[in-house]
Amino acid sequence: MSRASHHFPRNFKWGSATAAHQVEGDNRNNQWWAWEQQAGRIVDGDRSEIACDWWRSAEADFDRMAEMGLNAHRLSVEWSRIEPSEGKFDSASLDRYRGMLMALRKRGIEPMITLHHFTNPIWFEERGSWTNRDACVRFFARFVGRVADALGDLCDLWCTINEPNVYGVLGWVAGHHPPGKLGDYPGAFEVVRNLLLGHAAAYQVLHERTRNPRVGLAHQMRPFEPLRDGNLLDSLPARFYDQAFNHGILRALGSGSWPSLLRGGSPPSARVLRGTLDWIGLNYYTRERITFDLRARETWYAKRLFTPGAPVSDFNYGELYAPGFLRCLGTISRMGVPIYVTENGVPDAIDSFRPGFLLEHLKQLWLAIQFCYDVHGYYHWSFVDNFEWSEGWRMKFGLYELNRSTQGRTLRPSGRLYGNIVQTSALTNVQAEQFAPESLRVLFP
Ligand code: IFM
Repeated sequence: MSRASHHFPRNFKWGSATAAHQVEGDNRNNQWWAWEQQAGRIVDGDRSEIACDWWRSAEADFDRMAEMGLNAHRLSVEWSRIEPSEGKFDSASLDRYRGMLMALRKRGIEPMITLHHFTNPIWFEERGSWTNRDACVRFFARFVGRVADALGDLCDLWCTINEPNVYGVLGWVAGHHPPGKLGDYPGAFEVVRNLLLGHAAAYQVLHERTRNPRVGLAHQMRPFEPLRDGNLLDSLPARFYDQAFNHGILRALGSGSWPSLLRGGSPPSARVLRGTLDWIGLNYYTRERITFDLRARETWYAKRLFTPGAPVSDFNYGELYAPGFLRCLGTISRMGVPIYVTENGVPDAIDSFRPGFLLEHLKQLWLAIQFCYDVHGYYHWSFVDNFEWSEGWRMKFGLYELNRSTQGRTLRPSGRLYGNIVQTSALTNVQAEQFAPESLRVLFP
């Protein structure tokens, strides 16, 4: 019997999230596969290989989702499978996705489809990818049209683009993702702009070609805070990062005009962005501290670090900071459209802090709902350990542990906990006592 509980609304979507390249396996025809073959690109020389084998047997994980009680799952479709060469579409791949969507629906799990999650077909790369201002949006819209025609009867919830800001930063500034550019801020801004224009085009296509679609995108946010509170030298770069990473995209989408950071190089009008959100997705993982550093010229004299003494997840992925989740939900709620938490999770191989992470982040989500932020669902990243891009296989985000040699799965304690939260649609003292006693006071002060 629980003595204390926080309840979530009826009809709340409880789900998990994945991306095609990270779970399907054998996605050989995109720029990521090519990147993985280059020495030194991925930690430990890892490659995606057959990943979690979803292309052949996603249904086995869908069974596990149903057993856990999930009623939603966010998955992406792989452009390079559907359009392997320019203008040629592969109906067998579309059929496979139809199979996956029907399998989800049959299990009472509502699918959300992401149309672009970091990967591009090789032919699109050769045509300049998202830097080809004249053609990228047209190419993407044509692909979206095909997907809409083939899958539109099986899906209402569409996420056009995953994390335009992360795509731009990791590919053009930090060099961790293809094309591996370093410090190319104008390039990053250009790519973000084109992705947003791609989003707007996809929004129109989906509304023209499917019935009652609800279309949004997934935006990653993280608080950027000065290391030394009140110190101007730290506050100014923190503000710059906050604007560039968090607010620029929201402003462009909300106002239909480019904020100054995104205005360089006489871009096409942003007016087409206005009114292209039926909902917005928040991906939340961590916060960052910023301090002024004269040696950090290439990052605009700002150094990013963790709050001294704060808990940090595996391989320094990020600081564990649940209150930042509520703050980001507050910011994004000002967009005035329904919100989905399209990703939230933590790499934790031995599940030592994921149970507490889940409880404490979901407490923030519950608070957001009490504040009348219009949150409709939560998709945990991720269901099963998967290929974490340049970090390879070492970062384990799964509620299920994956054995890569056997493709076996083992439910982590946090997976059991999430199942209990989902099935009761509540956070309780019993869950905290059983799975993360240190979080009890945070949940029920
Ligand atoms: O694995 C990624 C995902 O592809 C995009 N958002 C962040 C996740 C964890 O790093």
